[in-house]
Order: sequence, then C-alpha cells, then structure tokens
Amino acid sequence: MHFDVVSLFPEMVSGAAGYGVTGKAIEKGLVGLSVWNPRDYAHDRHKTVDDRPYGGGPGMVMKYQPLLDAVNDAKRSQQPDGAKVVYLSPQGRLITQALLQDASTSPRLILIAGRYEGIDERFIEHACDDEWSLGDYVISGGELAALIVIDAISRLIPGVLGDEESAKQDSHADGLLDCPHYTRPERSELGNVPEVLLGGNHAAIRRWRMKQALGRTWVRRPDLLEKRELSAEQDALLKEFRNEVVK
Ligand code: 4GX
Repeated sequence: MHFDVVSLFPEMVSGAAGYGVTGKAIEKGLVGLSVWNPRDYAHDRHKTVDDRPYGGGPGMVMKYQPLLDAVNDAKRSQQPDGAKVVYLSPQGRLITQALLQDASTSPRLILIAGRYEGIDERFIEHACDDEWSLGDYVISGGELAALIVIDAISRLIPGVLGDEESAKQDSHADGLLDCPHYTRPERSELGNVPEVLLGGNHAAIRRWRMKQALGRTWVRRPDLLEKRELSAEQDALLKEFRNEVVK
C-alpha cells in the first residue's frame, strides 16, 4: 500500500509516520509514504499557495493550481496505478473501521491535507474521488487526519502487526468496544483483578471478555449494537450482563 500526502507541512507527516507501528511498516517496505508540498508547485516570486476568498470574508483559500500540480506529479511518480484521491474535511463521509477496511484493499491513496479556511471547491470537484471526515469537530489542518488514516489502514495490512497484536483482536474489528485489560499486581489499593482471568480456564476467559465487550458497548455505545446481529451465545452473554447491572 502506498500513501501520498499533499501537505504544506511535509515534515509533520513524514516525521509522525516514522514512529511506532507505521514507522516499522515503512521500514519493512509494507507501506510506502511520499509527501508532496504544494509550495514546490507555486511558481511566482512569493510561492503563493493561498488567496483571498471571492465574496469576501475572513481567512484565506488554497489556490487550486499548486494542489493540482502536486497531485498530478504524485500520480506520475513510480508507484502503483489506480490511486484514489481523498480530501480530508469535516464535510466528508464519516471515517469508520468499515470505510478503512474497504480502502485498505486499494493499492494507493492520495490524501489531501488542507490548511487555511478552505480550498477552492473546483479542486475538490475536479481532482478528488472522495471526501472523508474524522468527526464533527474542526482541527487546524488535514495533516493529523491524514496521519490517522495512514495509521489505521497500516494496521490492516498483512504483516504489519505481529500475530500477538493482530488487527483481528482490535476493538471495532468486530463492531464492539474492547473488554477491560489488567496486569500485575493481582491485588492492589485500586482493587483486584477479576478472578476468572487468574485461572487457566480459557473458554471461561473468552466468555468473560466477550460479555464485557458486549456490556460496555450496550452501556456506552448502544448505537453500535443496533447496527449489528448478535450470535445466540452473544445474546445470552449480554442478557447475563444486563441482569447483573440492574441487580
Ligand atoms: N476530518 N479539518 C481540513 C482545512 C480546511 C479548512 C476549510 C477545507 C476547508 C478535518 C476533520 C478537519 C479542518 C481538515 C480544516 N479545508 N479533517 N482543514 N474533521 O477538521 O478531517
């Protein structure tokens, strides 16, 4: 999987992506990352990438030409064809695990990280295939959004996570919230580790974790359960959890 990011702050993207799971994936050659600075495609004396909005109002708008030239250069570079161009903004489709799962099968993603108040709408219409949003809040630039997309998709690429940390075990892989986790000490001033986790009954442990995941999802994010079919076992475990809560 190859990511291209178009950004006025290229070091912010390559820097942050160099750490942890994404850093290792890039090192291993499982993930490729190129960053393109629209400033390099502005050819006037001041390397202008923004301008005043038609119609007036505060703030500046990113000009389409440096962005378009950067995207075209990215497309021409020695990378797989079939790139999908995605603009990150609060006006986009909400990013979910399902959307990222789908995107992870694409060989190449070109992510547009905007700054200022906005970008010329004609660029979005003409050069972008999709528009994605982190959620209903506003951040100061698309770089952090692009990094989140790169990080979350990288975890889904075979070989990026070890067997132990496999993405199949992630919260949301299954459409549910994660169960609680504990490590030593067994007893402490903050409370004790649930008994079932201390014994070696793996079937009981699996059931306890599933029950906690279902219970927490029911309490904290009931919307996730409405979208999802439960197995007979899961249905029984959730009923058990609910009975214990009301007691
Ligand atoms: N999910 N932002 C993009 C720059 C911008 C401003 C105005 C177009 C118009 C965001 C989000 C997000 C803030 C990224 C505005 N572009 N990105 N940026 N929520 O808030 O993805």
